Amino acid sequence: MTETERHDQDPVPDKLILAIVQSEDADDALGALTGRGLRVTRLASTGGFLRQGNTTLLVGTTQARVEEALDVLRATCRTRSAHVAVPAEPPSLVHSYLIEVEVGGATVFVMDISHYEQI
Ligand code: 2BA
Repeated sequence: MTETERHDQDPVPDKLILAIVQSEDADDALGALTGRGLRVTRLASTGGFLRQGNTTLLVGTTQARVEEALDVLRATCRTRSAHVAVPAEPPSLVHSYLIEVEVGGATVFVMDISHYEQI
C-alpha cells in the first residue's frame, strides 16, 4: 500500500481532542467514537480536585470531523454531582464536612497537531 492510498482512507490528523470524561460514560463515548470510524486512545486518569478516577480520551482527527466528535461527547457524557470532604476550619466537633460539586459531562481541549507520524 502506498502512502497516498493510506492517506486516502485514513486522513492525516491535524487536530487532537483531549477529553476528560467520567468513567461511567467512557464506554459509551468510546463505542460511539470508534463506531464512526474515529480513532481513540483511552487513558486512566485522576482528577486533581476530587482525587477520583476519571477517563481521558485522545482522539486524533481532522478539523472537518472535530464538531462530529464533540457532538458524540455531548450525546454520551452527562453531568453528575459528587461529594468531597472538606476539613472544618477551625477544627471543631466535626473534623470535616461534605460539599457537593457538579462534575461536567466532559472537559475538552482541542489542539493543533504540528507533526504526525506513525513509526
Ligand atoms: P477534578 O479535578 O477531580 O474536579 C472535579 C470537579 O470538582 C470539577 O468538575 C469541578 O466541578 C470541581 N472542582 C474542581 N476544582 C475545584 C476547585 N478548586 N474548587 C471547587 N470545585 C472544584 P469539572 O470542572 O467538570 O472537571 C472534571 C475533571 O476534568 C476534573 O476532575 C479534572 O480531572 C478535569 N479538568 C477540569 N478542568 C481542567 C483543566 N483546566 N485542566 C486539566 N484538567 C481539568
